[in-house]
Amino acid sequence: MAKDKAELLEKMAKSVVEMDDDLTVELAQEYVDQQYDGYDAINMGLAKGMDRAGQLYEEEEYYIPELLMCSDAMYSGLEIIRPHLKQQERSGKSKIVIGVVEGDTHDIGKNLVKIMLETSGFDVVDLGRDIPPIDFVEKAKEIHADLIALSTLMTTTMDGMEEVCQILKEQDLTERIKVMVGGGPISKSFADKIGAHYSEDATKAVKLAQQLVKEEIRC
Ligand code: B12
Repeated sequence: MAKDKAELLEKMAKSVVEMDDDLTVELAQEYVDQQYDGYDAINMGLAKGMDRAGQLYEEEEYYIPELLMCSDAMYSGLEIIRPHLKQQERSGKSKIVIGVVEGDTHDIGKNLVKIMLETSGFDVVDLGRDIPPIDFVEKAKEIHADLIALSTLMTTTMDGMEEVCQILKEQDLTERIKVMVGGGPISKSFADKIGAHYSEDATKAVKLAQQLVKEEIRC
């Protein structure tokens, strides 16, 4: 019997936590066959499972190998869901440079934000992870980007975000290139302090990016 949406989302989250690639793929396929919303599958299914895996790591129930197997399951599901995300077309696509700041290799959240931005019609250039501050600015200048999106999951690497804002200020680029930041230790007050904009998850990141491009909110 066909499962309802909430049941499929919960099972998908659980299959990620249980590191079950095959079941995640099966559930994701069933979900798209039912034509349920792809964004919800990511936020309320796959990413939710990854969040729970993160909690288990913090409770020392899971260790690094388990986390990596959870992320494999999450990415397997993502491959099924991604072609079914409704691609929004935008005329005169705004450009975004995205990446994880220097010293940090956590990229699961950044990858989700990137997918959401791309399917919302932004032209996204992904620099990857462990990226020096100057590289973000140079790439943004090269491609005439409207926004730089920075991610970090570690308190020890947050300063890299401030450095990017500082370089933009020194080069008198804050009017032209805005900065949005996110990741576990990042807060609105930190973003305000460094002259950036904050959003807590991938869905809200899209709304923020649209707002920044449309309303030209100043850093
Ligand atoms: C998975 C994970 C790993 C994986 C990373 C795999 C990968 N490729 O990313 C592995 C096992 C490799 C790993 C390694 C390490 N980890 Co780790 N890891 C985690 C864990 C458990 C989950 C992170 C995650 O993927 N969450 C799921 C995603 C979907 O959520 P997210 O990243 O937060 O992203 C969402 C939002 O934050 C937001 N967002 C994210 N980026 C952006 C960007 C923008 C612009 C916007 C708007 C929004 C946004 O949107 C996303 C989607 O909604 C966290 C603990 C936790 N609960 O967060 C620890 C954690 C981040 N790790 C930690 C540490 C210390 C490490 C290591 C140093 C461990 C070690 N001793 O080797 C190394 C890091 C090495 C390095 N230099 O980078 C610490 C950091 C502590 C700190 N305060 O600095 C944490 C908090 C665990 C802990 N409590 O100790 N880790």
